[in-house]
Amino acid sequence: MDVRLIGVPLQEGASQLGCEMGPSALRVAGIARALSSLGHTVIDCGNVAPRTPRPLIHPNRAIHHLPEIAGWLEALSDAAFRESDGAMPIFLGGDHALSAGTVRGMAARASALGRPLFVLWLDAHTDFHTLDTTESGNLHGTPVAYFTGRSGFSGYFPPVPHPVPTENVAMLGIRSADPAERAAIRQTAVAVHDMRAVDEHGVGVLIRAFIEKVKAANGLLHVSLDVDFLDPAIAPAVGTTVPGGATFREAHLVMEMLHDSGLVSSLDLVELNPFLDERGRTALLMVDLAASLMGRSVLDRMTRAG
Ligand code: B3U
Ligand code: MN
Ligand code: MN
Repeated sequence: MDVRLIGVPLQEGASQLGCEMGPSALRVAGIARALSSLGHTVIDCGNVAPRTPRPLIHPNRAIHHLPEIAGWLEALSDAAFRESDGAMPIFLGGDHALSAGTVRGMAARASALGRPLFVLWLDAHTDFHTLDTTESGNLHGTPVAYFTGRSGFSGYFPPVPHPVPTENVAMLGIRSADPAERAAIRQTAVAVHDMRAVDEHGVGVLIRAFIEKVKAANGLLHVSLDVDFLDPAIAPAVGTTVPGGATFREAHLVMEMLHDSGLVSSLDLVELNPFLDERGRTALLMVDLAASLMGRSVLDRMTRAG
């Protein structure tokens, strides 16, 4: 497979600085080598540059860095559309606000191919705030509301010509949602699999059902992996740790099942904050998970271990 690595040194959507270093840490952790050793052709396209911000003032005074984020989204959307032409883009974040742009671009790609787009959101959070409901003002809490076409973004973020239908979105790992997000998401068809559901049913059952749905619709599948999907004990390098996340084996199983499905068209690796890492262990884990998604099997691991 042709794989395109696209760095997104965006950090203005998060509360803490540091995600800007995420693309570098993923590169240092060996993402290109890990994927090319699986037989893929890997091209590192370098980092995306944001558009020059234009002044934007929103009545919600809590919002941070609205002009800067808006400047990133069109550039990211264009990059996603361009690099998904016969290839698989992997976005090296960068905070989760970047997914507003990458999913918008993938929705344009899916539309050009005449296929529906599905999104798997692996996260502790639902990221379902609008510009009006966010209390923290951190825009990494808004991408799902944006790309599913919730109102309240127009005039600020780029228009959404191909909103992702909420019935095409599944979330896994959720264990933190603000009241406004909870109320809004209940009105939608988003499949919210919280950690309670993971404990009760296991990730395998939940992911299999979603994969079957994507397969039946001949869809493209965009996967968005937030570091805080993982338990902070194994992935400390994130500004918004929430206890009780996915384990090492749960996360790898999700990736392995996604690989077997053959449906994944694009991937975001987001929220890695290398300033908070412990000798690169979170960056290495994210690279390992990407390798599982791209076909590394247990047998490969055993062979490598000698
Ligand atoms: N829902 C909260 C917390 C949050 C969302 N995404 C992250 N944290 N990473 C908010 O700020 O919107
Ligand atoms: Mn997130
Ligand atoms: Mn999160």
